[in-house]
Amino acid sequence: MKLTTAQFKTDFLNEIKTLYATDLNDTSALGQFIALGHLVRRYDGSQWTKTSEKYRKKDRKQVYYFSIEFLPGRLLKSNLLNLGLLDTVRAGLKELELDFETISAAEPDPGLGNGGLGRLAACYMDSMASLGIAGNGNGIRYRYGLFKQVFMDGYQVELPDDWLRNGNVWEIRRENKACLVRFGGNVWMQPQADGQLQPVYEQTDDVLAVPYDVGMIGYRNDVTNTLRLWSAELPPSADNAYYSQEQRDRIDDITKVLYPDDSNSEGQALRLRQEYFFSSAGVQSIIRHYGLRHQGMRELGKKIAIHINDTHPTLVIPELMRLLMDDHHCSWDVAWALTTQVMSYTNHTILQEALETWPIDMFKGLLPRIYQIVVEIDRRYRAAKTPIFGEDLVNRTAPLGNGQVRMAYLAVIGSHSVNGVAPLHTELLKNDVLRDLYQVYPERFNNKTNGIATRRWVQLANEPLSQLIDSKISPEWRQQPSQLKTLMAYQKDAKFLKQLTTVKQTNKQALAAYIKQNLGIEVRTDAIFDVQIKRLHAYKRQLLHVLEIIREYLDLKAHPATKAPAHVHIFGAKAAPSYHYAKAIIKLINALADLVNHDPDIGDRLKVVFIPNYGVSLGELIIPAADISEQISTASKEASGTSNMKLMANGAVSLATLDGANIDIIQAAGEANEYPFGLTAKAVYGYYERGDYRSVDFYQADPELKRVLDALVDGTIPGITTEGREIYDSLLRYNDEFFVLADYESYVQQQRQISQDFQDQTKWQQKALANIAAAGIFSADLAVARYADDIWQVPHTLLQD
Ligand code: CR6
Repeated sequence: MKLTTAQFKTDFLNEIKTLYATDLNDTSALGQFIALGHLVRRYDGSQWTKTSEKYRKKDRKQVYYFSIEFLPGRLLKSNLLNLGLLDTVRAGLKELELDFETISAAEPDPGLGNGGLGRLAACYMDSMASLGIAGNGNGIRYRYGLFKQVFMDGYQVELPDDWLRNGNVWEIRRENKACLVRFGGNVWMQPQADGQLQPVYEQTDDVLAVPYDVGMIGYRNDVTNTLRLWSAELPPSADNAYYSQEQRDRIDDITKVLYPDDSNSEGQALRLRQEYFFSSAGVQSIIRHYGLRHQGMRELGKKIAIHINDTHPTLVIPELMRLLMDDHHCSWDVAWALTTQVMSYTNHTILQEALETWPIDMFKGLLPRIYQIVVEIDRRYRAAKTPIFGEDLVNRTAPLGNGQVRMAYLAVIGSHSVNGVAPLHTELLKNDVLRDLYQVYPERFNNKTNGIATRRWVQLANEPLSQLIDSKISPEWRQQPSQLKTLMAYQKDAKFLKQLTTVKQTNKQALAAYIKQNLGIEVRTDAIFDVQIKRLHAYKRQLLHVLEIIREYLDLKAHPATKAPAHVHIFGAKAAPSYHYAKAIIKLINALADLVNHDPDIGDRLKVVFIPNYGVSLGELIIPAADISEQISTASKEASGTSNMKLMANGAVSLATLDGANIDIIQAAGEANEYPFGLTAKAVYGYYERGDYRSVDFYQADPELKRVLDALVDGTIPGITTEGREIYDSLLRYNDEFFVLADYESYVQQQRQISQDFQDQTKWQQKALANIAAAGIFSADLAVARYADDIWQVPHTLLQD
């Protein structure tokens, strides 16, 4: 849209006056942010309405992306960018003597997710809007997001994330679109005059689902899509008085907090309630919306695609069956054909503990009608497949088994497409985790490698780099990130490579200032910034990185004259509150930081910085400043990873195992431009099959490793006590489940190589450039276009090369 600076200033001052009945001098940064938010909403308002009208008029097929997590990050800056107003607003605020960055930082960062899964969903929302796909998000409006992490005495402490404290400018409460979700009670089928059976419900616990809509603004294409987040409330019936406090709390709890764990299936009735709550409310609203403009359900498969992001929303399958049969009187066969045509499922992990299952008794009690439908799905699956695949395979793969409802199996059986998120991951699904179901439905399995919103992670997070790129290649890369590859023409351009160093320096200075201000640690910006940002989990092996730091520390102590670049190790990671081992590692890192950072023998040559409360906004500060991207999971365990892509796009070089999308990154940028190491997935599986891994052998064979491990228990690191022993034991006594010791040597070798290579900045920046140039293929736009083409069958406006 068109807006002059003068007009913006007038609008903004008016907005302040209207909202606060005072003038600018009397407002805080937060107040200014809220006023700006209102203004953006107003500027975007007609676009949002027009988009819905256009979709309606053209009767466009709608995609509904169901996810129990969304991590959109702050929206002010990206909304302004997408509307084409960022420069105008910045300039206008400057004329008013206000700093845009300060105002922007006052926006709360909604923590409605744990990590990669939730951020992926948000990146995909951005791309769907930017590609003109009629895409809708469907999730939960948690009143408290993922906990706020602080460190006390080196230990993680979790504080509530009260992100809605000052309201949310971006949301619209649509109480007129609320619907009821039923839990518990009894259900029985009553024959009707026409012979049909109709369910009769008794003594159910009804919950009102109220939607809050947030506009998802496309990049300069006049499109605004909707992210719909549901809130659980007391039904506004006259019976309110009869709700006991316990019932009220039970309803209130449903959308109160996000489960702070992404790698465990929570065996909790509350989690199941959350899942059914947003699945049911979402499907009800889809069917209602569809019903407004279509006669009957025949066209459903042509007009609607529902995507199941990980297993949490799997109950959309029986819920859609329920609505089609009970409310719209479809036969089972018709309803089932429509359901499988509509549904598709993405799996995001091979970790067994993350594959959700629910005890049948709990499931049946909480969702009696849904249970009946799952029983029928199970019965029909068994009847149809046993003659072909035999009883054993069918027993292993049916939705009901071992007293459990098996969500991943139900998701595969009720969908027409199942995808993994990187080629290796998809192969592991086919050959290991879902091998049996792959026999039954080979045609359903496909790969869709993850992608990232390059606009947020490069254009917005790294403006110095974006400007440098603009000075060399056509700004088309901003819409078509694959164009970044043309930057390779500057591989030998010494001046350009120097400019890359300068850009990195600028970003490192910004991060160093944050570190100084918030942690009181001074870091040199000519040091290697070695970054590991992700959830804390044993399989991600922050521990391997820690062992390297201990090695470097001992090395510097023993050989003070060693000439090597300074090294700053930067961590950002939250541990699930109940994950004891992960918390012990946090304590270890902090204790090690204490030791290293205060040792006068070490000075500024080695620093350890654990930045608390890692999330999307901190990512935007850390990622542009990184030299090294630590992607060191045990091969096979990280389904894809996406921080690897963000770091790559910002010129960090990967120090990586051959896992998830690391493999594809290494292939895209060229092996010479990365630091791969360690066991392959095949080698890891080899150890599993033979059962002959002995971590002690590595300990005994390598005196340096022995010294490093002993430091965990011999008092070298004064701040740890029981944690050191616990971690030591996990590696030696309990045989090192994640093969840390097996990969230690090759990891250290690459770290040594990095130390050497970093000294030649020209060569180093050539590697960085190769990464930036190759990162375009990991754009979420491309990923979403592939979902649109292959799975959802909807048109999009991606510019092809
Ligand atoms: N934890 C995977 O572990 C992947 C994202 C998004 C994860 C990670 O490798 O990049 O999903 N899995 O696909 C789950 O959340 C279950 C993750 O973020």
